[in-house]
Amino acid sequence: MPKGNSSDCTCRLANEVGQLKAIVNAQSKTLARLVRHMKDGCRKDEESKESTLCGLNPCLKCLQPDILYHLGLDTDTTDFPKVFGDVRFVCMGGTPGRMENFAYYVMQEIGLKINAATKLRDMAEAGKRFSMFKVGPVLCASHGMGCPSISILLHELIKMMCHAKCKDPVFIRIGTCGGIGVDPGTVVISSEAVDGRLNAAHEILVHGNSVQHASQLDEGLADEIKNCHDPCKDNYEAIIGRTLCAHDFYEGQSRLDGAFCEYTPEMKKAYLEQLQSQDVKNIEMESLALAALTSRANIRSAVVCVAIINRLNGDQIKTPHEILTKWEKRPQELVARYIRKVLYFNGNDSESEQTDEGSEAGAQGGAGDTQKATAEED
Ligand code: R2B
Ligand code: URA
Repeated sequence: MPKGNSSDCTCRLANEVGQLKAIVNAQSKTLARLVRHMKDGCRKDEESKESTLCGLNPCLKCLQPDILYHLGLDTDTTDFPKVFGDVRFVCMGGTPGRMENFAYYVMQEIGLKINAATKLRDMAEAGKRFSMFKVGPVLCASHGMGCPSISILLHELIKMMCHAKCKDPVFIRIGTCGGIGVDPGTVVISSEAVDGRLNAAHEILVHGNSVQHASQLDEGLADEIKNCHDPCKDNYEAIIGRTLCAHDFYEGQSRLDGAFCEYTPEMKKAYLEQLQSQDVKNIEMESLALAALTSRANIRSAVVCVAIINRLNGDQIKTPHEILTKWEKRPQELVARYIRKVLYFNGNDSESEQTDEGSEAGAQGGAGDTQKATAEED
């Protein structure tokens, strides 16, 4: 090789090594800040006393203890500010297994770790209904299927955020959906949630009366998550659109394959085409409750779902399990990138170096109580 080329090459390599060192250095500093935030967060939170949530039940403060029955937690036996005071992201998905996997994945993506011999603890195990894992500032919970199920979880998580005095937590649902004129495998980020009549409201019956709560989602958050998709590198599409939230999987979604069906294929076709003409991109089953309950509490929220079928082409999910598993990772990937971006690039990087001890201790730690939380691991 001619001499000039070899020295060019050395020079380029040295340059690249320099750049890599700078990136690693910047990330180490942010990680150290994150770990310190988890250790000291409690003290800082104590200064500003209350959570940023609004409009909650004024009687909550009088409940001593407040029992979060379905999470198997109460304010007497758990010090909420200490254990949950540092939560900034609440991620929810249908199944316990998916949310456990997501917790490990997010742990890796934000650079936290636990001892190789330990497992993340299911903090809602005692409630026997939902599962919940905490990875530093990220809480990952399963919500089951449908608005009634996610509503119960949300009531208890919102109370938890309030008791823990959390500041500006962001709630994100990751899941699956049926697409409307959308290729299977596409990720749909909801601009708003609408009901079967295309009303952007979640209706509940209170004392036998219909009460409607607006179901707008945070547009800025949807855009931020969409921006985490890289059209050049990701071999799938990510789009923003309206989401129809149904109260069941079969008749509520105009399927022809339920145990009962009292409409014709033509009626189904006309309904789905009407949805398509109104910019509805997908159908799922929890977005109305999520949008309504979070906006009532002044919490920013988003719904990120992968379409596992194009409903204009059929009803039955025939895609092989391995492919579904691959597709289910897509919303997780985008949301983990979003969290990583907020933690690492939206803050101030002028802090001290990360230590191995720090990043390891951080994974399941609560604010101000890293040692205890680490000891809580199984
Ligand atoms: C998507 O998938 C589930 C139904 O199969 C439901 O929870 C939803 O929203
Ligand atoms: N989840 C739904 O609610 N509907 C679908 O068609 C697919 C997943």
